[in-house]
Amino acid sequence: MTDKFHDLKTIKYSKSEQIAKIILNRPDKLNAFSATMHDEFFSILTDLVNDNSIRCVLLSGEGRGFCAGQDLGERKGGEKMDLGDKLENGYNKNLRLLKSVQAPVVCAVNGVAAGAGANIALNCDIVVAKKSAKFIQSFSNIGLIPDCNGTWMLPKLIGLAKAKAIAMLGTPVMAEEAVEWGMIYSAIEDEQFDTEVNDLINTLASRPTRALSFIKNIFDESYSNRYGEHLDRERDVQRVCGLSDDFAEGVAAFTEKRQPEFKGH
Ligand code: T3D
Repeated sequence: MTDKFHDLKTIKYSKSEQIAKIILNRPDKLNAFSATMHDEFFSILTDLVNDNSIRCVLLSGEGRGFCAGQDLGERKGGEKMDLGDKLENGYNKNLRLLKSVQAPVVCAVNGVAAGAGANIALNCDIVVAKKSAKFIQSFSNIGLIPDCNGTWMLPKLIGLAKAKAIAMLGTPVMAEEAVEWGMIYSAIEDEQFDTEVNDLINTLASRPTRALSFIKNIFDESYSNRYGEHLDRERDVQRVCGLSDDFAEGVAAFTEKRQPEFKGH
């Protein structure tokens, strides 16, 4: 079935066969985030948070870039400004919503991901990239620190030494290197990218969505939980999973030596 995209100014958004696709769509600006894009992203994420039928979300970009971060055309060169409010009412508001989307979110990085663009990608559950794509913590090039929780995620993903160096130097990290470093999940040949991304999102959409939803949160929780607390947390979550239709189906399918048909609840 072909996707029916909603008519937004800066983002293509479609929902079809339990899969939602969010395609950043300002290719002439490498999909840099404008105020309108923030508003439209917020509406889309609000819709997704309230839609239990969706079993996988894809985030990607139109054209040769994924996202070049903040649209610097909306910031006046030569002027200082309070960016705290901009972050709170833009990126942070959206990332909090993105985190509360229950379905797994795949980021398919189709080209350069810079500044907030790089870190929005890293906020997704599974990040894959074209081999030709690169990730740039470009913030310090304009006198800023990594935001969109880059300073929280990068040391955990790639270690403090590399995180500090790429943040201070703005050094581009190519997709294959990003995989070697543990920053992203996989780097895909450019020619195979669309096919493999489609396979990935279709596979995820057929898996037990509720369990995947717990998985996406419990790993993050592990960073702040104590050892015993985390065992308690796993016990409580597993209790809920054990009472799900998908667990019953999974075990039945295993016993009957057939493929499971998960419904996502
Ligand atoms: O302000 C706040 O709200 C605080 C939050 C900040 C979060 C941030 O994201 S700060 C970081 C902002 N982003 C950047 O600093 C990245 C700037 N862009 C670049 O460094 C380069 O464009 C890239 C390395 C990403 C790609 O380089 P390249 O050579 O492949 O492409 P290009 O020629 O530089 O860009 C192509 C076009 O996109 C060009 O437009 P033109 O000249 O053809 O009309 C360029 O100006 C435009 N573009 C790229 N990035 C941005 C952008 N336009 C506006 N804002 C951008 N961020």
